[in-house]
Amino acid sequence: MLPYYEDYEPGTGRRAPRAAFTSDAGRLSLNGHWLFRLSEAVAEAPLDFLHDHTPRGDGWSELPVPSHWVLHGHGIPRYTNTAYPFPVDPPHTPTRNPTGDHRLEFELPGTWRRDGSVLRFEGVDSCFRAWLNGRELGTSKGSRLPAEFDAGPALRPGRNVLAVRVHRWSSGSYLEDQDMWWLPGIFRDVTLLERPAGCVDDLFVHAGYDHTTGRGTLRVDTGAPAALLTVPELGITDRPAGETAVIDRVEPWSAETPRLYEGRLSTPHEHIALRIGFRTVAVREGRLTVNGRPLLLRGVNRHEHDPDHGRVLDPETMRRDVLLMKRHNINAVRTSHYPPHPAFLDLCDELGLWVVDECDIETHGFIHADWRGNPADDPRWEPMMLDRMRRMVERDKNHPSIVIWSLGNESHHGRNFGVLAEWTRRRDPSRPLHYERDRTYRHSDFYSLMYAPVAQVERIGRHEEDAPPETADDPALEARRRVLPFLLCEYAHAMGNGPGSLAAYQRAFEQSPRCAGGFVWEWIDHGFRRRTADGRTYFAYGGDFGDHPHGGNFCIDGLVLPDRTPSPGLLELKKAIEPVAVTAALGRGLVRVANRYDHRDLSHLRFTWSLEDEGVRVADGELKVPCVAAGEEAVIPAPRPLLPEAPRGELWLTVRAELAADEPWAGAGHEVAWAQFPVPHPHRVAAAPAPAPAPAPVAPRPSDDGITLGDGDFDARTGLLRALGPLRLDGPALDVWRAPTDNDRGMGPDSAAKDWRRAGLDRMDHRTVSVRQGPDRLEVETRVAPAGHERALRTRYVWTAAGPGLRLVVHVVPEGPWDGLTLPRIGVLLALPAACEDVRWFGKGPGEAYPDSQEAARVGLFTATVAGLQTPYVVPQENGHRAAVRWAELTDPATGGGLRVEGAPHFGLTARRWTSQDLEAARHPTDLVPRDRVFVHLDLAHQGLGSASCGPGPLPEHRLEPAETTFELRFRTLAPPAARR
Ligand code: IPT
Repeated sequence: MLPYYEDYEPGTGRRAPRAAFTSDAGRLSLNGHWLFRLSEAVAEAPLDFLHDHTPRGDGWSELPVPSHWVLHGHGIPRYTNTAYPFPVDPPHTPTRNPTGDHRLEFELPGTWRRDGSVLRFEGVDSCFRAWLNGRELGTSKGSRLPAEFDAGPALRPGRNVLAVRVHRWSSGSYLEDQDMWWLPGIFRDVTLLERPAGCVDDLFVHAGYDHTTGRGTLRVDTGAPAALLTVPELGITDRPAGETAVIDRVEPWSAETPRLYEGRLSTPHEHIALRIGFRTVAVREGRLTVNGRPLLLRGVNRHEHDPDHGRVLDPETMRRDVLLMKRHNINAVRTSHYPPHPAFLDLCDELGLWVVDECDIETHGFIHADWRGNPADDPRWEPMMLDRMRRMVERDKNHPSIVIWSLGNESHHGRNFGVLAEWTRRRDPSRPLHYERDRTYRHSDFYSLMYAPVAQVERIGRHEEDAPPETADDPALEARRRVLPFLLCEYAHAMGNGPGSLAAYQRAFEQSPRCAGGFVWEWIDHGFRRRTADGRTYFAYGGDFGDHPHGGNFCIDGLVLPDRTPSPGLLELKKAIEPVAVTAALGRGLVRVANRYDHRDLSHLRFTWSLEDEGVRVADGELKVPCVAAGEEAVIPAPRPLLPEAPRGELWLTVRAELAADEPWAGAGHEVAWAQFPVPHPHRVAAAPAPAPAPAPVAPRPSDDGITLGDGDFDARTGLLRALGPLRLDGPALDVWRAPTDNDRGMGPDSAAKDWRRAGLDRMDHRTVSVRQGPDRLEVETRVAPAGHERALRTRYVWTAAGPGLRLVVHVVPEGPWDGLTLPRIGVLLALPAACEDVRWFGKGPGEAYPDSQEAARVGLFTATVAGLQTPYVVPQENGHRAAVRWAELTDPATGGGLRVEGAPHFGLTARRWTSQDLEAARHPTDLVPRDRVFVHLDLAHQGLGSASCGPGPLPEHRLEPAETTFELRFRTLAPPAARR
């Protein structure tokens, strides 16, 4: 006989799963300080803590509940992606199976009705056994799901002793191989519930909406006990549960308008609070619809993570997640890959998010055994898998936000999914099902994929995809699959700097009615906050705890950093999925406003415009936009600001859509969408002063140990600029390297960084071929080439001086075999004194931007410090690039002295106190030590970011292939005149 933590039983002694709800019946939270003792193995854990005497010493200490003991100094957290951290030997666990004994003494309130009392655990990882006053209640597996026990017979008046033994590993762990930290413990709430006489045990709210009539139907099923339903706003008073109420006009629930009706279900001694949202989900004509309208899911995959507490999330953190999502135009969440804390779903109902609720099943590690023994296809695992599905559906069935049930993740395929699907369809025919990994999609109402490239999504959108091999021989199944709506349940792997191509994906989704949208992988970096010896914080990832084997930083792939700071990727997503698209034909004086909401008109938005001249606001106003219905658009007259007579520079019109009034998720004025348009300025030609006569070019002349050209002082042998006026500098010289991003490093064969290194791009040598002084120029000819290879970039720098400062034209010609290779970047690198720490630029900003992730950056005038330009990705890598910079100034705040660079027309700007090599070598941001220089990259181009850490690399148009190129920069010092030599 296998012990309970190794057998195929989902649990023993538990009550039937049922809906989560709140009522006015007694509830006693048992969260708080418990006693805890960790044993290295089950055999070493004595069962000596079940009874009255309080254990002392012998390894007992205090532990908060909920918690993961490994985050409180008992053992270590372990991170693996797909590999099980124990042998694939199902259903067995290693003999050394850490076992955490938990013990709580609590006082029962004097008035408590013990009869029928229920003890509820919201989540215990991974398997536990519980005793109340020495009497065994039962056992349970299924970490992210509730387990309830009848506590009545064991409860005593006054003092009670609750003992819980938790095993880190169990047979259940084989179903819990999600890509995340293994974190044992009682990590969600523990509650004792009073169940009054004649109370309702379970309830199922059916609230449908008929979009053709505006009618709502409402029925609350409770099983046998008689209960009365009251919904004051709908005029429903004490209506017997089980009856269907038809309400002639209701306001439907949607994620955009999350209208909830407060209700009450009453039995003689209890009132249960209901929050009812009327909506009808249907898959119609190959589209996912709610209330008759197709949905486009702009989603994210969300794991539960807190940098200090793991999967123990407090209500504020859950709210923060939902608010951050809403404020970044996200409208959907897939609860990858397990049901979340129930309070999160309440927030989704209340604030409005479409939810794909996913079951706590993933057997990914069997991939390393070629899927032999995969539980999904083994009948012995059926009860445990079905138990999980039932517990999820029963717990969560009353949430209007949940529109799709997902059977699990990455568990290959097998008969048991058929059992889950069949049971779910019977129990809740009102929601479609999702399962991605069975390529026949026989158990799914969606054709679903992960990480498909944009071109494939477009092909699918046109119904042109090939049949998957799994259905190729089954015409009926293939015919069924062909008409399913398409979901990209994971895409755009947000690991480190990236993802790229978000806007391209969005365009592909919007182009085809077949596409129901997608879910970015993933919401948050799973990093743990730690401190260096000198007290600086950083975020730990796999391996940092001595955990082995480990998945390294593959868990650092979120749109927010571990402390929930939005990353540039989240800002890019916000822009790519914005629900209002503004385009303009200023020449014809027209602006088009397209409403991309699925359900909501635009009356909640206020449109404003502003005109900037070289980044300085010169006019602004409001734009009257009529009330545009969901999916519709309007063409309106463009704002016609009075243009400045003599513009300082570029004129840009920005149109913004902001909340007209406070919403529960953001305040009035919150920007939802924006667009920018260059404004032609007809007056300029006429009004501009006659151009000043070009100053005569000057000739280079030899100096003591170099060459002088205008303000510039050059090294005569290398041809490198050493000083510009009073400003000492190194360079500029050609640079093609960047500290590889996680997406550059890629996964598997698709690794740009590997190719780059093989090609020697990380070790380019510079050889000065010649330094020639012409009558009006200094010409430096170089060959920039990798050690060990014949390929090179012939680089000619042509310097001229006319008026103040210098003009540089860089001419690059690739030589030798470069076939198929890309470059990380192409530009010049120079170094300035560390004091030049203030940065001002006119170009795209305020945040970083790369070729395939620059929708969120707008043209403007921005300031920052060099430190402030850095994005502190958890793993240091290329970051901080500002795109399309017209000019930039780097100055010493103490003196105002510094350097001004102008592009002809643009350049990319990166400035940091460390080199690309420093960045590449660092494992955590705290490894980066500022040098006494500011390293300034002025780039002509960068390779795009792509998503190759798990998925496709940059799109062809964002690959940077070496080609003959010329680019131009102008340099001028900003030193106060008195300081000039
Ligand atoms: C996919 C997993 O579903 C997800 O949990 C995560 O691991 C992601 O990869 C990568 O971060 S599965 C992969 C084989 C595409």
